[in-house]
Amino acid sequence: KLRCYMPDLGRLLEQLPKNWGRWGKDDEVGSLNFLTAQEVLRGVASVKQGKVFTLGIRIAAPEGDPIWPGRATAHRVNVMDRAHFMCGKAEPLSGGGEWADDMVVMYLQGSSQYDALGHVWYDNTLYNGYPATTTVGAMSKASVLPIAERGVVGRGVLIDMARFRGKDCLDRGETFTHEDLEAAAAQQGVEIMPHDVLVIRTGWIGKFYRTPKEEFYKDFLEPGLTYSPELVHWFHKKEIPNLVTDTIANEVTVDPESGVVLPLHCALMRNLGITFTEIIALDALAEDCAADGQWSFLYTAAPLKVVGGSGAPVNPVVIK
Ligand code: UVW
Repeated sequence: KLRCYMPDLGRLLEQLPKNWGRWGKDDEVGSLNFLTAQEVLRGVASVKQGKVFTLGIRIAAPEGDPIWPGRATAHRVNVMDRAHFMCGKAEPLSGGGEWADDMVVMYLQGSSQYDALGHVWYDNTLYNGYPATTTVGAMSKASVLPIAERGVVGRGVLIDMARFRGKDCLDRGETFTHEDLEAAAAQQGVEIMPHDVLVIRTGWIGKFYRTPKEEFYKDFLEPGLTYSPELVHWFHKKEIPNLVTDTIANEVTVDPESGVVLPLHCALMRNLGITFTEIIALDALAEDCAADGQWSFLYTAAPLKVVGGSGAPVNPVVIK
């Protein structure tokens, strides 16, 4: 009897659509296939003012970087600087030139990042039916590399859920649905069109920088999109290629109905092949969109080309 109350992803997602095989048995970029040359031109056509925004957060900031609990924040260290020359540890180049070198140790999911489509799975199977054993050691299928090689360019649309709810930031665990997205879009006077890169602001990453860390991570529970079969069908019908948010996991941490943790990772990423872009800085872009009323733009991004990576850092560029 207990078993039927256990959170179960398989049961939650059965009967729901999958895009496996839609772009061939060897496909590794999923719904990004919707971003054809025509979609690139549709994105270019939404450039009206020449304003540029970069959406990556700072890496290894003194105030810390937002990360999923359990991961370590990025750590940058100098391995060469003026001090090495002053104390004789390094010799100037012939002619007198000196230099600085440094390195960063970080989780590939520890900053603004693209998840590989193989980043999550259940039932031993990841996107396109690849066996989960292809993740062992390094990802040999659906890694971040094919996403990085192709790049992501199209029309982006920003939906500001925090502003729609009249807040700086959504509350811990606060949820919203595709219907809320449509209502917010209508209020903003913009349409979420098929093949749009869907960018959603909750205010959560901005809040990280204003909140003591113990408070931010206490009983960690992010706001975000919440699972429903109708929401999955909506994403499928809209053929959304890429979901971009200013949260760490792109969805409410725990589905309040079923108790399943991060069900949309599997419903959207594993099953529909929608790429997830997380920990994105959206406050400045949202302020500007609210001021000039232009909520759509050219969205461009390419994560780093990490061979076998389950994700990779990115600094998307938006042009309005
Ligand atoms: C997890 O891997 C838990 O989440 P994310 O996709 O946010 O990195």
